[in-house]
Amino acid sequence: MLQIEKIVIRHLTMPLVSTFRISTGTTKTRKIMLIEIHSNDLIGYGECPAGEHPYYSLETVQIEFMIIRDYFIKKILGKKFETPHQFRSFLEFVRGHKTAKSALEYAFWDLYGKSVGRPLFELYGGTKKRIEVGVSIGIQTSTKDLIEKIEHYLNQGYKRIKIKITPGWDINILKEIRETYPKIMLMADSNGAYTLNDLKILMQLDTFNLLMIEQPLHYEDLVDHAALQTYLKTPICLDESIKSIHSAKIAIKLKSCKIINIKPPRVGGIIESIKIHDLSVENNIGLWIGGMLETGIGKTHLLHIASLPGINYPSDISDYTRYWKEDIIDKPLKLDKDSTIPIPQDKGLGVHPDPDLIEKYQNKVWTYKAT
Ligand code: OSB
Ligand code: MG
Repeated sequence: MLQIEKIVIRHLTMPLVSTFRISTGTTKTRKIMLIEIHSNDLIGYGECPAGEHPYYSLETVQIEFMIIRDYFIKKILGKKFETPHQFRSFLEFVRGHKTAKSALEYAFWDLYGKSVGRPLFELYGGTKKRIEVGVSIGIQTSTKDLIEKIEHYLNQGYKRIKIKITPGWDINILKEIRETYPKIMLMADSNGAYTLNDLKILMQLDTFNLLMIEQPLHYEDLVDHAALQTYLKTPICLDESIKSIHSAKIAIKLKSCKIINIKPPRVGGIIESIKIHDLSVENNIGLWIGGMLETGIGKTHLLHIASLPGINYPSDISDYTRYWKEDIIDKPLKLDKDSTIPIPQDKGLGVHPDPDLIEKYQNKVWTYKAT
């Protein structure tokens, strides 16, 4: 039984090594919220990677902080939970706010894993010890810059390159990339920048031998994606449109996609991710784990869930140097030459925040204790 004795919330400000631009907005500096749950002299660590602005998702880091502070903390403190499932069900009195719930669930899983002495991927039913990964490259100021970045990441060992596209930064650059690299594993993510009126462009995207096209249409749409898929041989992958097991069911029924990008913070945590995974496997839907520019805490949580057997495409979990000059954990993620990253084998999450670096990047900390 784990009784929640203390919760610590930390706000960090961390500059990215390079500006990340996607069709919906630009990020230079991340505001990260870390969560600690304390029980029986153990600490579980979670991360809320919600954005600084409501551009990719309506759940911003500030909003998720308010939800945790004003609704979850009071209810959780002092309570006893036997399992992560019991803990997670308890959070369902709040609707939405998946990123907040996911951050708390992450921390509880780490705590639970430590208490039973097992690594998280084992508890999730994971079957892999190393995760195949790729890199996501934002919209650049010139084609030359983009090609240089691709070259740089290929040299580091990434075998799958994802580029961000938007009207005006799509066909031309893909042409150029394919002329330079005819064979690389390449995919494009528009973050919902097109509509069916752009069918001409979307059908041209189909000529570049892309691994998949991620979220070509509106972030809430499932019907138009199904129509679009009938015109394309390239698989459509949904990101934003899959918000939970419920939208996954609809997407599969409507044939809106052939691949799903599962982001635990977008769907409400690990347990919801496993449900989507299981349903997708049953229905022959391809799977991978997406990222949201997390620190090592959030990224390592992603590594564990990426171990599930149905994850059959490279995930957006990159070497820490893709995001940060220095990461805030004791064992920053390192890419191996075969485009994989090993999962830590220690109990729980298997990595720990570095107290000096937390101190360095932290703006504010809140401590809540059970009375
Ligand atoms: O659409 O997958 C996306 C980052 C922030 C918000 C949305 C997305 C992304 C990425 C980066 O593509 C993936 C990563 O963390 O490496
Ligand atoms: Mg995406």
